[in-house]
Amino acid sequence: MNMKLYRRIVVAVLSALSLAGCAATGGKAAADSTAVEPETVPPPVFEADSAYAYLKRQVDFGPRVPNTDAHRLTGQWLASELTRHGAVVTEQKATLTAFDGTQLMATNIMGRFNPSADDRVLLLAHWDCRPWADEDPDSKRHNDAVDGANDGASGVAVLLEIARLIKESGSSRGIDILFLDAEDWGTTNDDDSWALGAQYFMAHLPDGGNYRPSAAILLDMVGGKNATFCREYFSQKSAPGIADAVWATARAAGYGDYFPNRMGGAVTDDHVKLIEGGIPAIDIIDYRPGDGFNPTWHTVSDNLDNIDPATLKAVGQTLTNYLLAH
Ligand code: AHN
Ligand code: ZN
Repeated sequence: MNMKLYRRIVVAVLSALSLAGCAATGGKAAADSTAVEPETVPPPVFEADSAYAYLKRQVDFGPRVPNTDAHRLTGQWLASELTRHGAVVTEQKATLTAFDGTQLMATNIMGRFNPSADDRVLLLAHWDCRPWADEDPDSKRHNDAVDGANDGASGVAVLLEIARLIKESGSSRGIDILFLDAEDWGTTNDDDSWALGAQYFMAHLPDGGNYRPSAAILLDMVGGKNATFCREYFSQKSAPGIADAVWATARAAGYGDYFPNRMGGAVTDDHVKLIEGGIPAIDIIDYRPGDGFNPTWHTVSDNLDNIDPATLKAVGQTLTNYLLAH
């Protein structure tokens, strides 16, 4: 349901309730408060503190760089969290070759809610960290791994909180949450060196290759301070209707400042691999026209100090309303 309709129903319910109240004071039985449509359940509250805890937990493992213990242990934890929230979890394990020849032991982790529902929405984020802070202003830090508090952990954290809400709400929607690996071991000027996990996923789709969600929504860098989520070029070409609906939902929920309804830029990211394989997909990413990504992008400052829970809330509540208002 769109937010306008949702709002209209809320207004209808409120006036029905106040009429019932007047009737009651007038000595009549409070007419049919039971006639309130069952379709008026407000969307669940997306808890920013809970999302922040999911984010911090990932950062506390250390940089989730492929082939490290922090990465391996985080992958196990992510699968167990999805399971705990009621998803049917599958893992794709693959050894992927990076542009520099490194063999990456990668795992894509998917949790499926209501797996027998035909219509499916795919929510995704990458969970790996970049091994190099090569955008850091201090060139001595370029070989340090990033904490990936924003670039990696934020999207995963929002989706784990949504997983919790799917379970809590008892939603019957077909929703899949996918944590992609090996997004961030890429190099400039080689688009295919990024999103290796997404490329593997598209070459090995679930359901024997027949998996076709009706919409896919990628979250990337959704926890920064002063974040700006403009409309993204490839998303706009692939799925303008989905983008319209998500941006309208954000506006209706009061998050229009985070989601200005104008074009940002063209971003090479996991969603492009989905689009190339025929899945309509959009990217919600902090990309500021003229300035580029969040200033902590691929720097050692991509840490907990530069996370704003209010940004997690804006994105998470928008997505929650889009998916779970009914
Ligand atoms: C490029 O820099 C070509 N793509 C960036 C996609 C990305 C990296 N998202 C997060 N980290
Ligand atoms: Zn990155």
